[in-house]
Amino acid sequence: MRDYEDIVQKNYELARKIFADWGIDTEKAMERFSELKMSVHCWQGDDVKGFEGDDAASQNLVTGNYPGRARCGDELRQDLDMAMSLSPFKHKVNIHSFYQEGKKKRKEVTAADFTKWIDWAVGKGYGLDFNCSFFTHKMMDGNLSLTSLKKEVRDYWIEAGQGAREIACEMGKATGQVCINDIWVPDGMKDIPADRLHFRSLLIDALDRILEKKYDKKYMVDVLEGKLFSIGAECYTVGSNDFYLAYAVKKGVGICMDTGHYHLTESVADKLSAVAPFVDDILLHISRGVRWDSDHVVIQSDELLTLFEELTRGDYANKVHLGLDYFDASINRVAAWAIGLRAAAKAALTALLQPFHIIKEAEMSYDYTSRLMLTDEMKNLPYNAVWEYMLLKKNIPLGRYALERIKRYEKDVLANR
Ligand code: RNT
Ligand code: ZN
Repeated sequence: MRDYEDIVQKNYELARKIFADWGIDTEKAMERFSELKMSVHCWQGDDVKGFEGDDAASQNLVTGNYPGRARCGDELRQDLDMAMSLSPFKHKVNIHSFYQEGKKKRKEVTAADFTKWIDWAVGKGYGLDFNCSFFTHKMMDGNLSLTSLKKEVRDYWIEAGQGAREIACEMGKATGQVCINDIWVPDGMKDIPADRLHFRSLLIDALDRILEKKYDKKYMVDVLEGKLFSIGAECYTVGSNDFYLAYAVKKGVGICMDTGHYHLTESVADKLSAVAPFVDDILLHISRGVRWDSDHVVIQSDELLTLFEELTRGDYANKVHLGLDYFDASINRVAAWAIGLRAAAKAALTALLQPFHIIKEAEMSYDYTSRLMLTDEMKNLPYNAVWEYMLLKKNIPLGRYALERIKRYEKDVLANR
């Protein structure tokens, strides 16, 4: 390992000079990286089950039965700590209302039912993000919640949605970091609806009521997450992307873009500059769709890099909040988090190291030849040398040493569950 550290040091010294030749200051890029905060989705650790023991309405979208699933808050937090120790980001943790530890009815939960989460986050310096869980519950009307035809079902979920904002606000105050409250509902139809507008009218009414109370955006920010389709909602999703975008712009609410929630050829990187001028907040749910919204573990890919390129090149810093969203129960769950975190971090650092100014200059002088050639050439710069050096400096295991740590954790902790 010592030898390896020397190699990393030497590689970095060479890389630093190569980047300097392209007009890039690697130290500055690492400084900018250190400002980035990534929200880690807690639900990867327990297969989106929650702690209420009510599997009744579970959609069971998570496949696999790898041993070691976290069964309670303490286990989930322990696993999250482990995963985040392998990531160079600053972190937030994203939780759902059904991760309450107060044994309350879902619509009655308050911040007091998240005391352990909040104390843990405050102690470790993590921020928190929040979601009302509009699923896995006996008050679901099939997969309808806010748009059920039954008034008592709608009212139940409206109350739950209102309560979630209160909790999110408390989390923001306690952590001293803004808490993003995301609203996603699974409501939709397997087959062709007769009256599409009717359900959307119900959703408008429900959102109006949930979002009625004004909160200080210093503590809590609302975002709405649309979707293309789900299993059992192939023909119609009430909260489609168009619906939420139009609603958000009209009502001054934020938007959540999940990279798995569009047609596979659509690019969230392209959507950012189209949407950002018209909304104050965008939460990203970074996911990897394989053929469909499959929520595969995020890995290094062109799509991921393109997303971070856009985030780095545009002025989105005060607007865009980063988060992960995927789940895989067929591999070690801590590794699943770590793989996604490290892939996103590496994409972020790579984007910060790119000599964007050179291709921008070419573009401004209509020199599309240079733009294309340099765009392709800059793919070969020694990004990995800077990445390894940054990990070393932050005392985070490199490459396969991270896996060794996960394997040890699996043997010492996960295998005993
Ligand atoms: C579902 C949405 C949503 C969920 C979480 C559990 O398609 O992506 O973000 O993944 O709320
Ligand atoms: Zn999502």
